[in-house]
Amino acid sequence: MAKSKFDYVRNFETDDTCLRNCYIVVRLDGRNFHKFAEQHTFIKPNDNRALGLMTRSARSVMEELEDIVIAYGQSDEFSFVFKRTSTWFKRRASKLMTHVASQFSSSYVFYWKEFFGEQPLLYPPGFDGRVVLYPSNRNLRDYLSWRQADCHINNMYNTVFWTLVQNGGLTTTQAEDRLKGTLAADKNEILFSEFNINYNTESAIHRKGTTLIWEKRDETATKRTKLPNGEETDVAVTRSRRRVHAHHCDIIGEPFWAEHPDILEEDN
Ligand code: DGT
Ligand code: MG
Ligand code: MG
Ligand code: MG
Ligand code: MG
Repeated sequence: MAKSKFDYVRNFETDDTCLRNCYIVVRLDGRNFHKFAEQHTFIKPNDNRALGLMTRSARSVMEELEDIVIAYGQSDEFSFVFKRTSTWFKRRASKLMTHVASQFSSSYVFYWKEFFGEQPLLYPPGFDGRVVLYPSNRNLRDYLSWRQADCHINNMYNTVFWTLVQNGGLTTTQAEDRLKGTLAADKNEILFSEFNINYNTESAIHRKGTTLIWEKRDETATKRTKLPNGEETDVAVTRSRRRVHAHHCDIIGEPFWAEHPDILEEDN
């Protein structure tokens, strides 16, 4: 293309290349979801339709974009981790972040009906995004642990709070007062002794959040095949397929990482 006298404006663009060897984390968070949840009558404290839609949208991000090795989500947020050697979009932070945010947002709207049926989407939701770089496996694992610990703390609080309100007949102000200064053990005790609820057997998706990873698994499908005599028959065909799978387990301890050694690349 011929150069025009306007060409120099390109030099005003700043360089936002992500440092090499670092994991690139893009975290999205729903904009003003306090209001969005109210207006769309999300169930308190956890709405499985909303969580399902978040996970469906995150899956679309992983399937449509390149080099995401793991994603972790809870509440109205999702974190996406690009492999440390990724060269996608020349590691430009703004390109990576905006692709994640727009793919996620459009998927959230696109798949809304699959989770909320005839309940209308009242206005277009938005998500903010940020990019954070982690230079070591320890740092990256600590980042993901931080998000899962946040999920645990919030979910435990919300579970007790809404149990006190919904089953204990307290007002929201009374429930707030009751929980002021309580530790995890106190909250467990309230749930157990007053409501006969064992927090540890509550749904794992709410306690642990959702972790998405690529996994190769054998899948068997039946295929219609013609026999030499001309007759048709069904034959089972097993193929190993790489797909995004969801886990609702602890990702803070070693077992998850020992079971999935391919997620992280070696530190060097
Ligand atoms: P922001 O992120 O600063 O724009 O503001 P918010 O309002 O999105 O605040 P944030 O992200 O700290 O908190 C997430 C909100 O989303 C929180 O008010 C509770 C709501 N939310 C998320 N998941 C659920 C759910 O499953 N059920 C209900 N009822 N609310 C939910
Ligand atoms: Mg916020
Ligand atoms: Mg939010
Ligand atoms: Mg949030
Ligand atoms: Mg273009």
